[in-house]
Amino acid sequence: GQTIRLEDYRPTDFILHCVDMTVRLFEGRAEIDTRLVLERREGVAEDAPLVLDGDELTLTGLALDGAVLEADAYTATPDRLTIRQAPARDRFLLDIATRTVPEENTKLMGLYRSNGIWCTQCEAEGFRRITYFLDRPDVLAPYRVRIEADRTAAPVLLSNGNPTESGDLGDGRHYAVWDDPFNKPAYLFALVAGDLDSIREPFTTASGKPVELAVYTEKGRAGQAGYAMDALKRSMVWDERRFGREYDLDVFNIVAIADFNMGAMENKGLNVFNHKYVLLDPQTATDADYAGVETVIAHEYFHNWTGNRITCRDWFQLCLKEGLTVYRDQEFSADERSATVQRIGAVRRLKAHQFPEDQGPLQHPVRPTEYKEINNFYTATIYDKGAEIVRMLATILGEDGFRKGMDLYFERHDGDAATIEDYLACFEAATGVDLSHLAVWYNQAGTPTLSVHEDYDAGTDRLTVTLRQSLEPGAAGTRTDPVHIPIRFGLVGSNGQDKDAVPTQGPDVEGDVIHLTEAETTLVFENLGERPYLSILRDFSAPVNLDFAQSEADRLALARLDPNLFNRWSVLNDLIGEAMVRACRAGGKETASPLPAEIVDAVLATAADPALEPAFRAQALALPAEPDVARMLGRDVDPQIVHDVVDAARRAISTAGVQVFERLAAEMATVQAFSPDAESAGRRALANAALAYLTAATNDPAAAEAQYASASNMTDRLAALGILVHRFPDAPASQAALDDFYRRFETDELVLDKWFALQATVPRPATLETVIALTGHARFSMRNPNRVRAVIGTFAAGNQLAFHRPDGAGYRWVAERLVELDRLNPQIAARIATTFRSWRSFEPTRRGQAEATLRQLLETEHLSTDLGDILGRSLK
Ligand code: B3K
Ligand code: ZN
Repeated sequence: GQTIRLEDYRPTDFILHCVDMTVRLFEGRAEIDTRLVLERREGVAEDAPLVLDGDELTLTGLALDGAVLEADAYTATPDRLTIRQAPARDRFLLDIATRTVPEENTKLMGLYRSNGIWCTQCEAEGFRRITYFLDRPDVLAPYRVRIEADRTAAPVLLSNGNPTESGDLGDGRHYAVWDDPFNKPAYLFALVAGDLDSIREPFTTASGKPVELAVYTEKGRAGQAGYAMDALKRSMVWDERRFGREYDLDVFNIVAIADFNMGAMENKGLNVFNHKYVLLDPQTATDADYAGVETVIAHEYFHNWTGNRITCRDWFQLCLKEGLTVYRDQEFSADERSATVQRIGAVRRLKAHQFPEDQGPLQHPVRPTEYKEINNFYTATIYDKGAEIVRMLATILGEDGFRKGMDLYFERHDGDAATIEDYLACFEAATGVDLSHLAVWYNQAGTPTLSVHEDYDAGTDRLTVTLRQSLEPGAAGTRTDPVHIPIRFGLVGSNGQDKDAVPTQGPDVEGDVIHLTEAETTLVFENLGERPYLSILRDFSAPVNLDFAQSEADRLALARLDPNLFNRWSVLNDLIGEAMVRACRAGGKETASPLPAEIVDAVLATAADPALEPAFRAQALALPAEPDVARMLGRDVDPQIVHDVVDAARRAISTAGVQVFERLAAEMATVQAFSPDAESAGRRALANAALAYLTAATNDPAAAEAQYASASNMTDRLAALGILVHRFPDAPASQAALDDFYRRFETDELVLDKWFALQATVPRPATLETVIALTGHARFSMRNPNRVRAVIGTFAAGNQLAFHRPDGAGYRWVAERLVELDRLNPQIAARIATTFRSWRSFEPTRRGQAEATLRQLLETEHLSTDLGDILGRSLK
């Protein structure tokens, strides 16, 4: 594949005015007639050809201004249509007829079929698999779409915009016409046709506009769409209140699809979802699933303004819509749930996914400057680090300043395909704040380190704090200049209250935020009355590695006292992580506890504190996971040692805390009817954490077995099954529970994914043999992305002991599956291949095995651009 570069950006030679399509669906084929109104852009040479993108297309007709084009007037290949002589000045009509076979589209990009339903996925470059087009985000137009299909096979016909017309065609066929008045790029096009059930609800926007909302599902599943509908309505209200953004069409449709490459897609007025993010009920979905649905529904809805009304000029600007929309969905969830607990979850995910990406061979700036395959850039860096930059912007400007900048952005750029520069310019114009140091975040790959040094002089009652930022050069080869790091902080007194912390020397401090824009700076605080505890980087106000040798005593005090709850969690979590790292470096001698008694006590005190909300207490009990510890170790990682250390830490807490856990298990047990709200979910999380520790203390699966049998909801049932299968894999009770689970939920693909994933993550080397068997199971399919992710993806990403087996068998098995998968669905293959990215951080044996596997894989013939790109960069 060739490299696309940001510096090469230039507008298209031709302007597109509108799109009119007729899509005729039949068993085994789709016929697509597309009429484009085009015009040569002013200043473009009169002999410049019109070049349209295609991908695996068959051209069946072509006419210019109504006249069929002679064979020598154009060249058509499956991936390009070149028209040699397009009119020099006037607008002209181009009629293109193409034909595709949706049933054979295993890439799930473009028009395909999922369980009989016709559906589309066009972002990033799927529209060119439907028709020849100027398939890039800066080509916007209104669309009119007519769909024709058999009425029995597809009573429901949907596309973007508003429905305008429908009727009978005879012969059992019918049609519907959809009009989307808003200019949009092709990646937001969507079409769905099938025999679907739905639920509907009216909504009235703040200014009184009525909107008909609908969620469509496969037959018989609409009863599971109620929570998604509820989340949609809450999202709509929230966007009106928080950002003043109203919905703009007469209808808003969501469709749940079983075979989907990603989570969901924000097509204008017709969001298409992986059914995992729509279908729920207490018996089949966990609290985490409910939270996931709420987030993804909100995210896709929020794209209507940040992504659709204002889109990206080119794919290098992807974070303009994704980072911003993640920030918006995080803020929504913070408002709907517990802000602190949501932030802890977001930071855990950032560190688990984005940090390793940014610190390894696949690192890239939040706004990349080149790519080979854009689908490989829908990454944690674009999404989550992109959201962190928006969060820093909000921290720097304050709530009012941020809102003013957002208002100006919506006003200035509505209808545009914009850039990051456009975005930042709005905030500078609205507030007068210089954002040049913040802008640097977009262009540099890697996680900066923030080093903190403190020195308190009791004689003069002065606290001196030195802050230093640094960035290691990495694989992306980008610059390492200082960035604007907003550091939220507090000086906590022994009474647990923040002192007035106005420095007598040092850089800008606004309220509780230090603005570090230089490589290094020093602050001096005076007249404190006592040595305060320095609470730094509150709420993780910047995505940095914190390097602060704060004493254990100070951190334990902060874990009890800090008025900032996020930091109470983070100091404790860091202490645990650092202790685990020390134990790993010492070789992980399994007899001694890796956790000092004071840390164990602090964890238990937090878990037992009735003044804290249960969800927060559950977070305090959730230890750093094995991959977190591996990341902190950084090099020469031996996953077996990491596993033993994490396990020993768990046992240390469980033995010391038996009484606490017995009490919690009883107090938090589900008594009332199931409710998915955050409060109830927090109680279940704490109860299930207690159950896990209790079974570890007793080394007896009985309590988990009992909970499995009596559970009244999936959260409690799956938690119990997880303990059984992961901690007691050979106990007869575990196998019995697994079999029972399968029988109970056999007909529900989403629950079966949980059954597969649980077995693929049993932490022991022999799980490789289990997953080999699972891929032979009658219900395994290489064609369903959810199932592939549940078995192969979770194995590679979540099974440190089996994937990283020292004999290399785990690597080789995954590599063989990737070759198979690559022929069917390159996007999914490339995504799973990123699980190899940290290969250099392992000890020499595994490192050698992984490298040999990757090199051999890269030699495979006919590798897709997607997979080839990931492998090539991973080996760089
Ligand atoms: N914009 C889509 C992701 C498309 C991924 C294409 N490979 C979903 C989202 O971020 O909302
Ligand atoms: Zn998005």
